[in-house]
Amino acid sequence: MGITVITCISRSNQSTHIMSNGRHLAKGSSTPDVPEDGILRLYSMRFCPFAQRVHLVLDAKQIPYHSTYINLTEKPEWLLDKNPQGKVPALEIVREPGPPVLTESLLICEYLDEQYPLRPLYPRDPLKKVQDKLLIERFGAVLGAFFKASDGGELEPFWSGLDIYERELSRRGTDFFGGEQTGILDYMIWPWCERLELLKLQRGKDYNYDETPWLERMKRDPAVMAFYMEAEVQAEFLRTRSLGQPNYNLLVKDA
Ligand SMILES: N[C@@H](CCC(=O)N[C@@H](CS)C(=O)NCC(=O)O)C(=O)O
Repeated sequence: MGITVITCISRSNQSTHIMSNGRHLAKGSSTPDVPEDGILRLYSMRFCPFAQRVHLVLDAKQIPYHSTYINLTEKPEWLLDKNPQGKVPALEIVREPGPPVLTESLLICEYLDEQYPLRPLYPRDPLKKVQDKLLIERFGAVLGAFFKASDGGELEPFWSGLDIYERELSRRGTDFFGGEQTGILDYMIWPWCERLELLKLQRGKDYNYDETPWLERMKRDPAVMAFYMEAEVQAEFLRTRSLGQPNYNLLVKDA
């Protein structure tokens, strides 16, 4: 299998991301060969915020990985062999016998942080670690509020969800939730914070969120930059999806 390192969907060359061509594989595609190089393989979808969490962690820790993008509307038949739930993200641990496939963004990220101890993202201190995990879990309601807001619903529940995290950051008195550097909580909530720009585009003058310096700091983080997507592109994907024909390959050069 020919492998090329591509940078066409990335704003920085910080990523350790290896892709065949970035095209989303669909029904009828043949099962990808297990990479011979033993490097991790992430099954992903370019517009999925849960998959984005895993890209952020892999890039922040500079762990090499292959990406295989999946068309989730016309799923390849072989996807169920990799993840019986038919979802992304799913991480194939290529060098292990099997090879095993891990699912659920939070579990995958925790595995990566333990397995690759350089540039730790979770706090070492057990109390702080549990506190971060609680805040990540609590974000489940906030991301639910985002999806409703992005679907034309009320904005207020999303803003008040974000307030909890703003207060927490000022309580910590640091640039990032991880301290002077980004940590796990920064990355686990980022995909929905990146989409504030999308809400701004969608809602025009109804958008009344006071943006915080943390957002600007995050936009300069190399892992964030490596997977950042402009709001206009996200909006275009949603437009094609609302027409019943999602264009997963919007960012593929020859799409
Ligand atoms: N709880 C999962 C959610 C993953 C998820 O919902 N992924 C969506 C794409 S953003 C998916 O694969 N949807 C396909 C489907 O549900 O059939 C996680 O955190 O990984």
